[in-house]
Amino acid sequence: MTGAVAATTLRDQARAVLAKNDRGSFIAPGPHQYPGQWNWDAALITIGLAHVDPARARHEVHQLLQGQWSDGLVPHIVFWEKTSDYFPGAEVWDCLPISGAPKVPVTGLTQPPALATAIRVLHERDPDRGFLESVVPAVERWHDWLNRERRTDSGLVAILHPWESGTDDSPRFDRALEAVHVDDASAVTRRDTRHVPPEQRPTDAQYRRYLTLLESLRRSGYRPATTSAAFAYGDVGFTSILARAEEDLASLWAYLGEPGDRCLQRRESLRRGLDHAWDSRARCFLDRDLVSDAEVPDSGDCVASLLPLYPGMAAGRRAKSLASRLEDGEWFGPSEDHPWAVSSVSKNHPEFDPMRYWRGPVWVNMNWFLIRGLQASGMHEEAGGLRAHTIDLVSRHGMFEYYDPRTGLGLGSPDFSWTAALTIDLLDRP
Ligand code: 2M8
Repeated sequence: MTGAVAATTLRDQARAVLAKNDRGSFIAPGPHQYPGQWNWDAALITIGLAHVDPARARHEVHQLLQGQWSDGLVPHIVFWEKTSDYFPGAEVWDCLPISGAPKVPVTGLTQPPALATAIRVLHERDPDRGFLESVVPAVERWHDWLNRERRTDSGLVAILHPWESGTDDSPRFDRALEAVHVDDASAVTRRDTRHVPPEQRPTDAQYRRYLTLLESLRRSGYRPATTSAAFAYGDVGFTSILARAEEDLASLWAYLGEPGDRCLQRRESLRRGLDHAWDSRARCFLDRDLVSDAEVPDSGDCVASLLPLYPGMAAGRRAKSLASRLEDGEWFGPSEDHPWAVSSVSKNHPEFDPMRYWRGPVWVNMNWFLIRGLQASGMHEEAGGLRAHTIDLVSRHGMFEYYDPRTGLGLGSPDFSWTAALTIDLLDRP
């Protein structure tokens, strides 16, 4: 597909993608690659469904929350279907025997918490008090768990596996992953490369590390102390998404006539964490490797470093500095050779790779977070430009998982659910 299509046609196409990926009890991220319900995918899908089928959106939220652990963690995947088409599947995670695990097969990791935000969009589109009463306390328990288990002295929220960031093979994790001891000669099972060319996916060396970390997390029931984990990483992107979600959760409590003070207090502490992560020499927010207790200079070259815009927590000159990187063609913005933005890694970075997963391609969910972030930061013209650019990309090239910034050609999974859902949101809620 190369020509732009009319907005109504695009909206219909997006609905058709969501219908295609609807497995009855949940909507899969894509038709083949990911046969389960992923956490932040479900939240972003809910945002799109809110405009076209609110009842189906409410079902999506209920389904995800059925995977909640008794201590509050909402898992990164719920495996609703038995399948051998995904690795590592439910049998590798092996959560069912662990005390506190839900009755459905899940993982013991989590993902960026966009669910409260999604529920707010849904409620504002189609108010339903009974629904809020049934889900808001569960989301509160998840946020409380994140605050209890993952808030660190750095002020940033810790992730214990790159999969928890949602930006799996981003170069910002390279150095921390190098320190994870693995047998580099060991065989590694891959199912993902049956569906997508290997040059668009993480390497075997990365998968070895992902699986080694999974194994060590499993041995501790997926609850190691952040101070003893083999990989513990203060993530600016995750922290920013949670900060926005805390504000949205406080609004949801307000709809229920309850105070949301706990959410606002947690949000305040996340704000302090982000504030602390600002590096005045690099003029950006930097992640922190919590194992070596050092800033990660590379993280400023990765798109997640721009996400403090999203909860409106990059004020004044900081917001301007992030917005100028976002627009600069040598960084994340469109350039002559790379006309499609936002690239997930800066073109300056030696590891920038326009086709490989989270190491360069454009992702519609990141563009969406940044559009909403520019709006939250009062940069409406910039937000409008990125919105039009993103809709143009999807309209010309189809609803892919990610896109080559040089050509706009779709990569990874075709008919990708969050691309479809967020396109609907961008069309319906400019
Ligand atoms: C990708 O991650 C999974 C592991 O969780 C994978 O590659 O197998 C990431 O893009 C992640 O952000 C996303 O939630 C997931 C499903 O779309 O796929």
